[in-house]
Amino acid sequence: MYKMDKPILNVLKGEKPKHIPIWLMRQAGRYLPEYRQLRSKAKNFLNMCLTPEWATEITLQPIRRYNLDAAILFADILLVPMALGLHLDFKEGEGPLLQAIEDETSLEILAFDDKKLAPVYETVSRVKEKLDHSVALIGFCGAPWTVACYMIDGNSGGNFIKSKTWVHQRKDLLDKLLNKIIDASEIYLSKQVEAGAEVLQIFDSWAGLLQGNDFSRYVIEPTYKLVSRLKEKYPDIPIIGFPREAKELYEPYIKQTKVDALSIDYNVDLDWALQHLKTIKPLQGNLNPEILIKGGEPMTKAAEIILSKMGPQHIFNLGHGVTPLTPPENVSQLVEFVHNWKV
Ligand code: 1CP
Repeated sequence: MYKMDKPILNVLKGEKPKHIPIWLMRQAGRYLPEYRQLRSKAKNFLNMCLTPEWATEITLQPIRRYNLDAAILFADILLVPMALGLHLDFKEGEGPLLQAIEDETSLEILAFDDKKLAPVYETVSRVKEKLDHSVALIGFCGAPWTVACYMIDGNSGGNFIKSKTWVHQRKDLLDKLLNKIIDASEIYLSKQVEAGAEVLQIFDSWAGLLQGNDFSRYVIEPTYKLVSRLKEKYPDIPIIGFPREAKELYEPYIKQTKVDALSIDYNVDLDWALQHLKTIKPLQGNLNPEILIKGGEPMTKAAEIILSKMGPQHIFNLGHGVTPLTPPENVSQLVEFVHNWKV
């Protein structure tokens, strides 16, 4: 039988890859001139996500330019709240604007309408058809806690004050909301797998807002629920967790959520990670996106530290997304450097 040769899948299965796989969070986006061109034609970001022809093209743009080992579906974590019934708008220059839940009644009436996300699944299958056999396709969603933050506070510029209040004073509402998000995300990710996604990543960008028991209850438990349900249906689909800024709580997260690999942000100390995380599961990350803006020797030196410490069971990536100021040629340099690293 034809054997798939995808280095990222090798790492996730515990096999030795032929080279260290690399992909970058936000590898499609504003730093690419071809993205900006399509973005101005499409006018609206949401339109772009929900028009399979455009979303497919944008997913493939970085794949055409670079020898990346994975494509990540072009979509957004806020599409799930939209399909649950909240109004979502992307205003030019302001980023996303999500309608916030006002009270218990507006929470009760939220109902997941999967049909609204049909164009996303269509994008997944179109991309899958066009990908070379060595490139893996990554599907994704936001983690229940992070999605809840946006649904409770709208887009608050990272403060999420009301969400933190719910953690202490409205546990009843927060539990109801998280359960709705878990149910919706299970369907959303399952449909992505059915359409051809081979790896899933769960983005918990605001995991770092919680500590101690709150972290266990609202980050670990809901993620565990989601991952367990997916594993039951798709035991062979690897899942990468990214609880950004979780600091020392990365350790209980990796032990308790059942994710197959952990994406670490750029503040995680690599020696600590080697001792506490790497012994449990493969890691992904954690180059600082600022160094990708600089490029040249500072970038390759920083990449070398990660590569030499992490060994062959590693997925090279940034500690967060590519920023719009990144010169595209630096990405080529990084990809070549990582691929030339001797495993
Ligand atoms: O052109 C533009 O201005 C749009 C910028 C942009 C892009 C390229 C947004 C708005 N979303 C995306 C795509 C996107 N978002 C992807 C596509 C795949 C890829 O990585 O190339 C992914 C995986 C996401 C995930 C996402 N969206 C996260 C989690 C990761 C992270 O960045 O922490 C979050 C928090 C969002 C919400 C969101 N969407 C866009 C913005 C600017 C934001 C952040 C809003 C905020 O908190 O202020």
